[in-house]
Amino acid sequence: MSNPGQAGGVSPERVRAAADALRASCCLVVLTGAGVSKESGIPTFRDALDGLWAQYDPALLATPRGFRRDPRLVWDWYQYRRTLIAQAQPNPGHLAIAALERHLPRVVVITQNIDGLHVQAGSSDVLPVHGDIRLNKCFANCQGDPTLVDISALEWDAEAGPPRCPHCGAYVRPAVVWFEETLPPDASDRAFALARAADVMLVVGTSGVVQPVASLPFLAHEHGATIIEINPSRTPITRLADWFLDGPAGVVLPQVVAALAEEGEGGHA
Ligand code: BJW
Repeated sequence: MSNPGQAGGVSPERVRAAADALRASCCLVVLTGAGVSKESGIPTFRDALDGLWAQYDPALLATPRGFRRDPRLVWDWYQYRRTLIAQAQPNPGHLAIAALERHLPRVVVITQNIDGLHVQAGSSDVLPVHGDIRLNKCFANCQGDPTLVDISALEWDAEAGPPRCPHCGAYVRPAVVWFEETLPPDASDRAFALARAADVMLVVGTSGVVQPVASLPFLAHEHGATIIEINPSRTPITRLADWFLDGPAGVVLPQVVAALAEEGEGGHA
């Protein structure tokens, strides 16, 4: 009955089948990645390493070791991305995910995105497991993890790199999770518990290669959840998917929510 990985766009039947699976859900977990924000004009993580930044190794831009080596380069990359994110608005994909709460008893969004757009779109239970680019913390976490620092209250020479922690003088860095860092334990524990409890997991716009988040759909599947994936490209998750809807989130998700709403109003033809 499923057709994971079929090419050629999303048929109304597949949209309806996904809506039917969602409608039966008591505990929906939506797992999102950078693809859901692409239609808001925010490059995906891999896209963000194109253009001006193509010459740099992600291991040097998104690791503690990269920050130690060249704090100014890393800070400038984040400042560039902060500018893009500050101008962005939620797109129809974010809004459709928020709208799911009007049709289903429980919806939790686990997001790898650091842009805050799910909350801005109106989703009420969002777990941002990779942090928040709008926040900063002390690189040494001198007052405990995380030691958040309000940089708007600091004066520093922006040409010279990141500001310094007012408590200990260490550099300030974005409050995000870099490669080789562990996720905040509370967020990680909750994400794994949700994956075990989900009866449906809707996976949107992630390449499914970055651990530990990439393992969540596998865990949900092992615990009996129906997996629905929305992505224009196949990923390592696609082979698990009961329903693979191959298209952009901002197009496909509103179709799914519209089908869900129609069903809720007396069934589909
Ligand atoms: C659309 C679309 C549209 C496009 N609609 N879809 C070997 C050595 C060292 C470490 C490791 C290793 N092997 C494994 C590891 C662990 C490592 C890891 O997984 N590495 C892999 C790359 C192999 N993981 C970690 O290090 C994690 N920590 C950890 O494991 O701790 C234990 C440990 C400790 C010490 C040493 C080793 C392990 C932490 C991972 C943190 C990831 N952080 C980042 C940066 C966050 C801040 C920032 O943004 O700058 O998080 S990396 C980056 O990847 C970012 C993203 O959240 C994350 C996932 O990316 P995502 O969201 O999937 O985006 P893309 O760009 O990959 O994909 C976009 C998708 O959208 C594509 O599929 C498109 O098709 C799709 N798309 N348009 C819908 N319109």
